[in-house]
Amino acid sequence: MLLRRYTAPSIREALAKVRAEMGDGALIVETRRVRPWWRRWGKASFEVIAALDGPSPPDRPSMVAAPAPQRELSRPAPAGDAPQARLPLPQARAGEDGSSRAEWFERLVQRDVEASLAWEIVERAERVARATGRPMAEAVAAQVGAAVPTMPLWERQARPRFVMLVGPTGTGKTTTLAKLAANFALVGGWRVALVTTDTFRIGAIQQLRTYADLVGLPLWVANDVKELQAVAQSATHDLVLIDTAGHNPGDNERMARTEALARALPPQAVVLLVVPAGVRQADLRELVGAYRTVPIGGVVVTKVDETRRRGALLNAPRWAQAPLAYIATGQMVPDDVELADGETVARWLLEPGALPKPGAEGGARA
Ligand SMILES: Nc1nc2c(ncn2[C@@H]2O[C@H](COP(=O)(O)OP(=O)(O)O)[C@@H](O)[C@H]2O)c(=O)[nH]1
Ligand SMILES: [Mg+2]
Repeated sequence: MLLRRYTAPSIREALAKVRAEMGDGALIVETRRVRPWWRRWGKASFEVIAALDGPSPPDRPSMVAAPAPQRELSRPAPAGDAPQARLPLPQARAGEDGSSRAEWFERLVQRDVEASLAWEIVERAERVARATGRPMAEAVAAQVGAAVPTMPLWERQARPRFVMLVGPTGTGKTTTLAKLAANFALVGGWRVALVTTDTFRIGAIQQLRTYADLVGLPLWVANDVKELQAVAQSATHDLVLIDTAGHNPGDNERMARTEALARALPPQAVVLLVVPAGVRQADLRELVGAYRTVPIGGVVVTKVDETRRRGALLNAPRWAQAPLAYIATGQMVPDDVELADGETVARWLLEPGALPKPGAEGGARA
């Protein structure tokens, strides 16, 4: 067993390094942000630890790293705690901490992770745990983190960047938009503008105007595709956040409008699909499927604070075939939003503690 550590400005680049040096057979043991920033700006670097079965390639010295110190899943890793020592690992069996593959599979499925994905995760985790002697809990957390594709950081110089939020009614689009606006503007120092295309509901514009006024940001209203294009052409801001009206995913007319608005944006725009964590797996699959005509570039999972079954964190990006961008964790603007990275997803998904027995909650989930 050979373990190697790769650092790069993005997970994607780190994984490319892994593939280039270790080939497709490499197992991802752990991925994490070296600087635990949760905001989508500034330079952060990512670390991937990869393992390969068998002896090391002859052209390189063996670099067997010590297992990372065990961390509590509920707390972000302190910056720069990467273990530097390299030493041979004891050969330990998976399940020594009393958790078998079947048990972990059941736990993930209970947390609403799609069964086939849950199986892939525990299988890979077990191989890593066996090979490295790491506890299964740690190996599962790492594989959960590796199972969710995340987005590259938004660079400020690629301006203006347009980000549009779409999704069903009440999923938290406007609230998430306000959180992002406040963080980028007040903490990041970006020049942010808001646009709303939600001219359907009485009070929708006022809701966003309240946030815009609080943070001191311009708010434009675009009634249709033409007006949105005009706004996009004249905007010189670092970030233009565009809100849309939620609608029933089965409403074809409204979906066509959402699609037209999304396609009216310049090529560098990102459309984020906003879905709540508490929705049933079958409903989520249907919902994500309903947006297949909209060019979804990323997913935001909201209301993870309202459920313990947070499989949507993995399922939604998988079904939307788009990376996870943000996780919304409560109603508070601007605090309750976290940048989605593998470690954060694993922390929310695997939050310790037993879940209520299936059925005990009745039909409480929306
Ligand atoms: N618990 C919880 N509530 C949220 C979250 N995000 C939004 N909400 C609430 O969900 C409701 C609908 O939010 P809103 O942003 O208006 O949804 P929209 O219709 O998609 O724009 C509001 O009461 C929000 O405070 C979240 O992450 N957690
Ligand atoms: Mg709204």
